Amino acid sequence: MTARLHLGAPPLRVQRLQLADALALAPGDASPCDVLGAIAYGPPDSPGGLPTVNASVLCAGGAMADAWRASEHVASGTTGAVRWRCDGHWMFGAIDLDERIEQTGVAALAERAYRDLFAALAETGCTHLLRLWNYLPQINGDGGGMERYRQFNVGRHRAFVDAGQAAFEGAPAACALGIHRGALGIRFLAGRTAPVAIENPRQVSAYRYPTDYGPRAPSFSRAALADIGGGDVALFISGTASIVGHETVHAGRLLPQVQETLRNLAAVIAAAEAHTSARFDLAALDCVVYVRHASDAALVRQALQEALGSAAHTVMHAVYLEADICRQDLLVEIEAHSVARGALRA
Ligand code: 3EB
Repeated sequence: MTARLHLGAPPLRVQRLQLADALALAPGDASPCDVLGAIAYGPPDSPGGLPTVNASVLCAGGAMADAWRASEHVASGTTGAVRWRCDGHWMFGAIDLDERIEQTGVAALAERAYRDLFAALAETGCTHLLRLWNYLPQINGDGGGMERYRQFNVGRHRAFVDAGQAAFEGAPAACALGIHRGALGIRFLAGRTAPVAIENPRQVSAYRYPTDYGPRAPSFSRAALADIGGGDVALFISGTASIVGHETVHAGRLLPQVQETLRNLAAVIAAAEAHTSARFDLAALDCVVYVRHASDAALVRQALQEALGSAAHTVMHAVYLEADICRQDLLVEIEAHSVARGALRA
């Protein structure tokens, strides 16, 4: 793809919208459209044909989407299993792979998905991942002697190594959640320059987890910080849960898990702020809250309200989804993004 002449990249923008409004933005066949893609949280058969994250949306608000927008010079294409849109500077891609159709186990499925993903990055020149979202059916299920999440980690790791992508330091920000049914769904955002990878001093880096959690550690950083143009910096916070060191704390106890998760989110924000003049705020995030049990959503919402105030952006704009967390003893996980004025520190 030919790079366009720009003084720097056109700014990347994100908007959290009602799903219906996001569908109205969807690329038409004729008119130019600056939407790179969207992560849609809603029922699987959305009218616009935008594949959704296959998980129930809980609490008020209903179906939502995060739409990623850049310049209007968007090309679209497919590379293997990846459908992507790219304006030469920013790229959004989606993969939906059904293992019942592919007839492979989870490790091979993940390896294939990530092999195609890295091929798509190479094809567009947007070779640096900013953020990944992984949705794996039956994540805690047994995949023939090994948990399916652990198998996923094996295949993902193999693809990272084969593609020469950073599986340890410098790995992209990510989340990995379990959905009840459907295909392996992966969404990703990439750009032309590497983001700053952020770790959480309260936690062992996930890529250094001991083998108690599976033969291959998950390949992700706790957050990524990126200059997105227009004088803004974006903070992408990975799925964050009640883990200290490498161990789950408050196993099976919802509200202490929420408190610990908030401490981890605050620690990630503080670690990120060492690398930028931008200032982020735990109370001003666009977050997605994943709860293992749908009936816990209201309790988590109340806990966030008590911790951050009922008028906080984080509280007002949170999306709640029913999903399995990748460790059986975790009941809740929170991921987030936020954009603030500022620059990266050299
Ligand atoms: C954790 O801290 C919780 O496998 O890509 C969070 C974010 C988690 C990303 C992944 C897993 C992943 O280990 C789980």
